[in-house]
Amino acid sequence: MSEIVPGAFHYAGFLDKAEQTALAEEIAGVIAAAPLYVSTMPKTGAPMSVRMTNCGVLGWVSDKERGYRYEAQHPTTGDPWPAMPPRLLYLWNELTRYPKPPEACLVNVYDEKARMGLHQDKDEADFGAPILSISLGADCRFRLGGTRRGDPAIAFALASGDALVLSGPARMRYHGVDRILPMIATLMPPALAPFGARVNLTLRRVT
Ligand code: MD3
Ligand code: FE
Repeated sequence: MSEIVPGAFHYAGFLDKAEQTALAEEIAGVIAAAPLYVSTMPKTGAPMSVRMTNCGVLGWVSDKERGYRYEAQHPTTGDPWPAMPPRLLYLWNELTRYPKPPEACLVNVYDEKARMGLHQDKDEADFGAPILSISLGADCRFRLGGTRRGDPAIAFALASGDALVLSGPARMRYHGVDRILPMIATLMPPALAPFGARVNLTLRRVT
């Protein structure tokens, strides 16, 4: 584990290959029940390059008319989100030690061209709760800034099986995904290979 900045804990290679594959199979099941969708930017309606879905009680969605928010139903099927796999609840407990369970797990799927611009996570009611991110598949170049947009940022790679916990003073830092790196050593877990090159799971408290 390395504490990149106060409150940001990087667990490189936290999940071994067998655990990555088992988790990927469960996420393939989530995607089968709750198809990937494209969120659009508030006001402009510009599509995001990352495709998404969720599991858990609440899911993150965005569209032109109503903007960023959490919803209990899938935006196109209208179904409730699939349950969070117990493995994710276990990882949350083990890595965050937070007394309440995560309410949302956002599944972000990146193809080779997808990116995520620098932003803060502020659609949640309780900024005191940590965030847990788990990466599968291709490496990415991840950017972690300060609490103001113009603050200097550091960049580092997130690889398959890595976990990142954002808590305390790191919770409100700007962050983004600069680019997906070509896959060399790491293979996409077979269960997720049909969807994209990189999958990130972001577990959060919402209410
Ligand atoms: C640092 N996802 O969905 S996860 C997002 O890789 C999001 O898909 C990225 O940012 C991804 O909102 C990054 C790692 C992460 C998540 C939340 C953070 C890093 C963070 C909150 C504060 C600081
Ligand atoms: Fe974010």
